[in-house]
Amino acid sequence: AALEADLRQGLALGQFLLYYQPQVDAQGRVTGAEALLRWPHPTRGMVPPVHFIPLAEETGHILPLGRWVLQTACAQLVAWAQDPVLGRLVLAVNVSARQFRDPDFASGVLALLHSSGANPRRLKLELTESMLADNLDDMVEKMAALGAHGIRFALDDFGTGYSSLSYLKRLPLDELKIDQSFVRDVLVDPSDAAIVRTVVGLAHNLGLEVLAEGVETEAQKDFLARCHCHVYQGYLFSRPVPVAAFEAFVLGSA
Ligand code: G
Ligand code: G
Ligand code: MN
Ligand code: NA
Repeated sequence: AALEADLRQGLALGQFLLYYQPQVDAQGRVTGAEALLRWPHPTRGMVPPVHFIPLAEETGHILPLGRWVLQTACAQLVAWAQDPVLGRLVLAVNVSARQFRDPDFASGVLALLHSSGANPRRLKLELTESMLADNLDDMVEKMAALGAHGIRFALDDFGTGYSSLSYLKRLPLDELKIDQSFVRDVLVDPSDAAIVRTVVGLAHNLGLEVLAEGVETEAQKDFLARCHCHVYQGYLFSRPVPVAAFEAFVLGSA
């Protein structure tokens, strides 16, 4: 309850920040970033998202917080659009099930893009399998409405939820994100290796991009590259960092 009051106050006082983690292709070029919410609390210190996001979802604070994330992401895209290198990046934003379920979600995202002047083609929304429990038709309809404006969609944490492969046929997705739990032991656990190979093949056959999360070592990256996975995210390249450090990373590796 105390944390909930702090959450409300944190929003009002503007205590939240976005960190950015690069997404890198096989040539080492940064193709985009995932925006990750951070809460440097004045007395609690850095509160991890795994603590406050579930609470924000339970209490409904995720609606204004999610709006703040999207608004901040759009403002960042507008700033990057001034630069020839940063202007090519695609920014991925996590969307929670409760946020996506909001009947005004699609119109809200479009309104934020319009008022900020951000290019919808530079925005990617990360959805999770947990959203499928709701209503597949509604999900498809919202994705189509946003997709018509050029917004892209990734399925986050792929393979960890109650997945039925039939929904992959119906959802207008652009990318699968292989969950880090499969990447962690990919070199030592034959099951993880088989899963990774299969998911990469599935993505290619469905015409989707595929990104591996949680890549921490060169050896993991090499294995993934041999599986024809072409985009990576993880500590091997960079932790999630504040915007200035992210921009320096991109411009330094360009
Ligand atoms: O950085 P990491 O500890 O950064 O993130 C932990 C979890 O919090 C991840 O599952 C991530 O998807 C989630 N998360 C991070 N930022 C956001 C956000 O802006 N919105 C939502 N809904 N989830 C987020
Ligand atoms: O659930 P989601 O994929 O949205 O969140 C990504 C989470 O993974 C964040 O908490 C982020 O900080 C974390 N993360 C990113 N790269 C790595 C990595 O290489 N190793 C580990 N252990 N965690 C990572
Ligand atoms: Mn994510
Ligand atoms: Na994930």
